[in-house]
Amino acid sequence: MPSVDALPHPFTFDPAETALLVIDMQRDFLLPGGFGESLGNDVSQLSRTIEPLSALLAAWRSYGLPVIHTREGHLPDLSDCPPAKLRKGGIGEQGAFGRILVRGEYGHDIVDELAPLEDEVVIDKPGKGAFYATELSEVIEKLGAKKLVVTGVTTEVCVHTTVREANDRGFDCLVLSDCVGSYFPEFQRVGLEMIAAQGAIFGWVADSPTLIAALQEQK
Ligand code: TIU
Repeated sequence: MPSVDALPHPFTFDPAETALLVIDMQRDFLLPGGFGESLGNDVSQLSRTIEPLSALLAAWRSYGLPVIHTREGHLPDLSDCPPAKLRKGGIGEQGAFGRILVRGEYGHDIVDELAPLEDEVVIDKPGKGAFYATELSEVIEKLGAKKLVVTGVTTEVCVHTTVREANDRGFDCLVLSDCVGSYFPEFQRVGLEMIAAQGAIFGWVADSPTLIAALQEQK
């Protein structure tokens, strides 16, 4: 069984029972001119994840292993957007890439480099966590996955919320440091530390080349 050199200790996994989760790699969060940048954020902190994630996807897919993508967003009538989230502004307003975080809009979709394949699941989620108000639990059960490799943006928001939700549901999560990004370098560092602290309180942390090497070794 592959073992990845990770923090706080090696992460062992059966590839046949592990799914790769790619969280919210959407144009509105990642591209210059998008929603994220319009809030004053440095999107380069996020876009640096695209290249390693693209390489990981190629490797993961070459073994025929399952990939699950998520997108944060809402129905065009915003009926699934909690009032508190709506009151903060932005959601549903016209942005550079269409209505912000509204399903079907250009900015809501995943960046070209990481486009899902036909047979890969895409989960549309209204919240930060990928389990809340989605079919993710059923999808994971159907795949027979027991562990998750977690990537995407942002580290301390949707990645953290999802890893915490997954941990409470009994899934061990390996978070890949070079494939998750925060607009804030400090949150990136502390966010990763929080996951692996206290003997993997929420999960494990490694980088993608280490995971890819572990996959290659087990061949
Ligand atoms: N996907 C995700 O993390 N949604 C956010 O709103 N993140 C922020 O950091 N704002």
